[in-house]
Amino acid sequence: MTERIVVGAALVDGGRLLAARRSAPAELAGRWELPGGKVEAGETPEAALVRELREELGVTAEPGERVPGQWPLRSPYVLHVWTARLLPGSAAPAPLEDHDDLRWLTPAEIWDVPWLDQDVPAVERALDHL
Ligand code: 9L3
Ligand code: MG
Repeated sequence: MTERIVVGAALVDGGRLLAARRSAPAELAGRWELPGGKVEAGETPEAALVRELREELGVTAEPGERVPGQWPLRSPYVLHVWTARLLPGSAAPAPLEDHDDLRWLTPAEIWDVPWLDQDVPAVERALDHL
């Protein structure tokens, strides 16, 4: 089966990384992730990232660079990560859809939250971009 890309955002502000705690589905609830979601048909990954951040967090963000690597999710999905930053005038992130808590983590705090297993290697790489 063809791989389907899920985009995750390493949203960075002032040297801190945004972590989002999932509220759904039940098997993922309480674990933390890089916010994002599935790339839709006809959509670029960067456009999907901007859309997902608007839908999930209510922010206006712009994608930066791809974080090297790709990480397997439940088949056929695979996680790709881009850095992102808030545009001037963006609202502050709020947990609007699939999350119930958000934290801006400094590098020293990055492992204070229980990340989804699949996100751990992606977060390790994202640290290089803080
Ligand atoms: N997923 C894992 N890590 C992430 C993201 C954004 C997504 N950083 C997994 C959770 C779901 C699937 O990918 O099983 C689709 O994500 P979503 O559309 O439910 O956010
Ligand atoms: Mg999502």
